Amino acid sequence: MVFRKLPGVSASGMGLRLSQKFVFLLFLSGLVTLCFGALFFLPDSVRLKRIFLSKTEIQPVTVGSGSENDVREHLKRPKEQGMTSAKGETGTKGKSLSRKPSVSHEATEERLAGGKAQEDLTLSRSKTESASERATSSDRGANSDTFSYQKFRGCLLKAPLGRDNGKPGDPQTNERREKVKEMMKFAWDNYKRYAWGKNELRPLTRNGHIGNMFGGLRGASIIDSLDTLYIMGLMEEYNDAKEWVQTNLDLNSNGEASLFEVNIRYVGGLLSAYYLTGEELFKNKAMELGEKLLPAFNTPTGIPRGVINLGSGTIWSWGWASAGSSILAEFGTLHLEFVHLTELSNNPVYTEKVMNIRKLLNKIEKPHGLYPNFLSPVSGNWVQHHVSIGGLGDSFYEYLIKSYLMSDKTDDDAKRMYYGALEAIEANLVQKSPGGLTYMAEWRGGILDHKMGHLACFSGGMIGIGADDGAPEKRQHYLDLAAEITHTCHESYTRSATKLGPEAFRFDGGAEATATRLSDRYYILRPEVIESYMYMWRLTHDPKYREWGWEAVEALEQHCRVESGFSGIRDVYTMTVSHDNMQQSFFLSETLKYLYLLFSDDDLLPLEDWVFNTEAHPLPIIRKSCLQDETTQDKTVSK
Ligand code: DMJ
Repeated sequence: MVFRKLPGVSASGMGLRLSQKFVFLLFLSGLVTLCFGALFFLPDSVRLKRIFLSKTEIQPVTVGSGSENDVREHLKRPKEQGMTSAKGETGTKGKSLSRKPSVSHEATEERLAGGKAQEDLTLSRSKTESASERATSSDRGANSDTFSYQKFRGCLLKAPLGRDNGKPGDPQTNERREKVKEMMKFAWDNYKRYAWGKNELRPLTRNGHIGNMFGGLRGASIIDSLDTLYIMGLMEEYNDAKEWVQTNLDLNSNGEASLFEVNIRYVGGLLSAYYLTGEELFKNKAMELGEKLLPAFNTPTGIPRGVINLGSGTIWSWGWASAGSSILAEFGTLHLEFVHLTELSNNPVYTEKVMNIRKLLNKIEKPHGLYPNFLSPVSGNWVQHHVSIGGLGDSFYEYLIKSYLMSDKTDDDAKRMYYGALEAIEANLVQKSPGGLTYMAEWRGGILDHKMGHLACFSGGMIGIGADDGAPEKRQHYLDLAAEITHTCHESYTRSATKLGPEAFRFDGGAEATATRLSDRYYILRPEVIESYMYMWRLTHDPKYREWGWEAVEALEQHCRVESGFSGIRDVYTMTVSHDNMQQSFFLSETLKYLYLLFSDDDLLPLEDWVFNTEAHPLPIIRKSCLQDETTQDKTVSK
């Protein structure tokens, strides 16, 4: 059979004209482009998207979402918010070490002191910092080689763990300290048994909780416990924790995380563990994670958004935060950790990011000198005028004074901002109740809400540690104010049936340091009141603070200890307690650590050398001139 070529028709099998072919091809390529483009609009979690787009190409639409200091569980994306996209350049560092992690306090100290032990350290360093890791760091301007752990130790005034690990001379205090250690071991053992690798233990149902605050990161209780276990001398447990970090802490997660929570718990926990032990593993993990947080700052003002996808670097604001705003206590609680990340990596970017936040805060108008809780990361203006020393505001103020202290008292800007803020707080928020209790009210555009949150109770300790550095004539005034606030917070405990404090207590409608609303009656193992006892004890040595701490231990034992761990309770005003089935990671990191320090001698983590981040992870004071001095030697052995 013969095919005849018709005029104007191509010889192709389809029998199309050239122009038809062209139109068809055009249509086809349009279709392909459209399909590919549509991938960008799929959520990050869709597999197809991960297959076709590399991580760095994924820049999806960013919409608002939210975390409050403790309303953090409600990650929601509102539809109405505008898009902000930021690319997360994921690092390739943090490979696992091959050295078996098993050390005692003594071995660590010996290793840090030099000799054969020093060789081990060097060996572990060279294993950790592979050539490719160094290349990655220097590409970004970082150079972790320049930080010398030995030198850092030489710049401390005292040995971190004191003469005898802070063991108090007085037998009763020592017994109490041992009790707290037992509580830590109990909390840890149960976490290990029922929830190992998960973020928190559910002690009633005996399983693990993951939650959605950490963007797919796991092991929050492990990271939060490293330093507590170490200072308590629970070395077997510490070694298990370290081994988990070494083999299981996967930072390549692709979930939506709270920038604030990941910073204070994970970055803070890893940094502390590094400074206390000298283990490079912790430093490398902290730096790797720090890099992943940087895209959060890619906003028109450089004020970070509250939520970040750790894989893609996409960022957005919490859904409940009005008009896509960022939260003062969140973007204001990065300074300590970020300055240390610069210190360790020699990469200025971290300090630049947090200094930029400070610059903006300095520039904008502050109503009555106060810092409202919500700020737009787009315009750089306050979004509304709610001021609080409790949730949403709290740790911003804490980080001002601690930034000053951590800088070896050289950061005058932080000092000025802290005392300025404190003056405004005193003028506008500090109140005296009819019964004579001093408290911090909340401020809503000039109208006072006579309520104080449990979270605000950290302020007793904060005002106490800042008392020495303001105007000399105000020193006693600040110490008195710190003592009064701590007293009020103690009252909120003693006025409940369980002797534990409610989430918020009021000073109106006849109430004096008691919760009037059902929804404020819970206690979730929070540390703030005990934190203030610890600081006030160190500052005054008034025995009442140890007594108050012991009351809290007894109440925790009676009402929060269950068969398989510790649990929060739903109503502090009833003796027939209902448990919330959650052992928060901050119970191990903060509540038990502060109690242990309260019953220890002051030379365990001396305040001359350490500041605690807001999750109670100790970070060392940076003594620049000493660190830069060529002749600095590690004097650990003699300390
Ligand atoms: C902790 O995670 C931190 O202290 C934070 O600053 C706020 N509160 C919780 C514990 O209550």
